[in-house]
Amino acid sequence: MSNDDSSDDEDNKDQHQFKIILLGDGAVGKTSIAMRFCNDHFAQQYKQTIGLDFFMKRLALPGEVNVAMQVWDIGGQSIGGKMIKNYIYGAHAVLLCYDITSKESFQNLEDWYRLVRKTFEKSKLPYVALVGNKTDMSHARAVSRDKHNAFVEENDMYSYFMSAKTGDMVSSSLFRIAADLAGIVLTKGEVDVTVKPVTAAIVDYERHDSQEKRGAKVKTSNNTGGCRIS
Ligand SMILES: Nc1nc2c(ncn2[C@@H]2O[C@H](COP(=O)(O)OP(=O)(O)O)[C@@H](O)[C@H]2O)c(=O)[nH]1
Ligand SMILES: [Mg+2]
Repeated sequence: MSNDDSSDDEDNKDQHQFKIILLGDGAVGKTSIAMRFCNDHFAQQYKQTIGLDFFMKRLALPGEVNVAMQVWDIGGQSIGGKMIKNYIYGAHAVLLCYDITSKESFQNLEDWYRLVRKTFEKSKLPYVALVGNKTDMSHARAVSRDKHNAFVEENDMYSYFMSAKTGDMVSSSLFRIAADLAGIVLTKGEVDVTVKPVTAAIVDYERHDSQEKRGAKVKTSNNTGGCRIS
């Protein structure tokens, strides 16, 4: 038998690919979270995303498990939008995002969650997490931690708080989600080491409402370049 098996093929190094979708009202910070996680960048100006963007990030988990996280950002798609269920479908994780300074954004998650359940009514619900964003604004908090926790417990969800602005808890939360999805139990020390990105690329999803197809081809570059789905 030959030991000459040097097939360290770059293209096959991702052992897992996960689709993560960010849901929630406009302005809660979905795009900011995706950009912070995938690009380590925060855009100060508010810009309502149109169509659908998605971001890719590769993570190296303990035990040399490589994960590609595909983060879908629904942009300005409203809860009643025709395509929204198609976007949610097939997600491994759904992050229900609200702004801790906006009671309304939290209340509206009931509707977002209902839509998620409807999308998966014939299959198993994916990993669902409640995400309270804008923790840097806790002086203006409008949703108590108790309310947050009650929603989590009622629906048996995972729970996260973060600030896309400061970056606090963004990478570590997404790292934990990746590990949970891959079935890897992390020690506290391992979560703390998560701050550095491995590689990141932004993917702009062109708007084409009528002939939307899931699983469109993604051209990724090897480094941090932008790329576009065709
Ligand atoms: N203070 C603060 N502002 C944030 C945070 N995340 C997003 N924002 C701001 O909230 C607004 C909406 O963010 P955006 O990511 O576009 O929200 P989206 O509509 O859910 O994608 C923008 O002005 C962001 O700069 C955060 O963690 N803290
Ligand atoms: Mg957006």
